[in-house]
Amino acid sequence: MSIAKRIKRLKLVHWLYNLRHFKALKHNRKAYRKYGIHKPLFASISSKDFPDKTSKAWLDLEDSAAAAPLKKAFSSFTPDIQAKIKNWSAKGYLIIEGLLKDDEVDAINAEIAGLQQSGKIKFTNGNKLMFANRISSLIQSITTHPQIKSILDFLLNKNVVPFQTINFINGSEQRAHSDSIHMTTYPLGYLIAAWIALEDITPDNGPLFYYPGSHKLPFLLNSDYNNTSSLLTLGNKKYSDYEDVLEDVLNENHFEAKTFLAKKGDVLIWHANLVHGGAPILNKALTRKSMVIHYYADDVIKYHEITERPSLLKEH
Ligand SMILES: O=C(O)CCC(=O)C(=O)O
Repeated sequence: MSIAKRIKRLKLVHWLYNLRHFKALKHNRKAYRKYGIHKPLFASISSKDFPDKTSKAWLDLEDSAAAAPLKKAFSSFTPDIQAKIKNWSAKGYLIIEGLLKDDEVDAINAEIAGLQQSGKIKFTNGNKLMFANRISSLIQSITTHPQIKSILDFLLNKNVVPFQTINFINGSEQRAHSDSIHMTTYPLGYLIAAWIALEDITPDNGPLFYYPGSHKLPFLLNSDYNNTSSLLTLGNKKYSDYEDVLEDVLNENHFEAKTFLAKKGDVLIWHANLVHGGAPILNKALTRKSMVIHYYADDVIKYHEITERPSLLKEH
């Protein structure tokens, strides 16, 4: 293991980083109190600190087909959206065609191109343009798009807050994963994402893929791939170890992937535990412009299971 990797395994390094960003950890304070977590906000936190590993989101405890229409806010949605919400518990995702208009999408693409040209945003973690919402009021305004937000708030029955945006120019080719290992909540089930096609997506440009119904699988967390931490060090498993275990689970359960062959402006909303990724790019000359927004419910504990780091979230 390289020296850099060894250093990253030391929890002390993370605690110091967290202390430097203490203000952005305050969002967890109320929830720590509520769920009886007696740790400083800058300390490491993981599923080891919590008593249970199942979702507590209302549409995981109840079936949206029966429960959703009983809520007053349900009547504010169109019949088309109502039907999609009713399928949420069974499928773990929903698709809204043409949610963003062409000119809105064109404005996003122009904004991202401008941010890239001016050097304000650069690729990190492979080919990701992260957190454009922090530097662009236009991208920030998309994260609070009233139609998207009203659906997400309804699905979680809580106020959701955007945690991050990721823009892609090309497909991610990311292996299958669940966001709950990256953006974990306690109680579980309180992360939700909206993926927006910023151009037409074809089988050739590396579409998003997802496994309908996979959100009902047990949440796969550190202990499920032996990524065991100690008081002072993080677990020593590689991320690919997590991906391998998840792939085995999908195969054992005979899940079948679907690809999202979206039209520009279509939006796919997925559940915290829906397994998804980026399909291979068959034609490397093609772009696959898209933007994903990950949201947390605002009153839960929010953290990164693998590195046991509490999420950094600006005051809202
Ligand atoms: O857009 C993709 O190809 C994958 C995105 C993804 O996995 C995510 O945002 O969690």
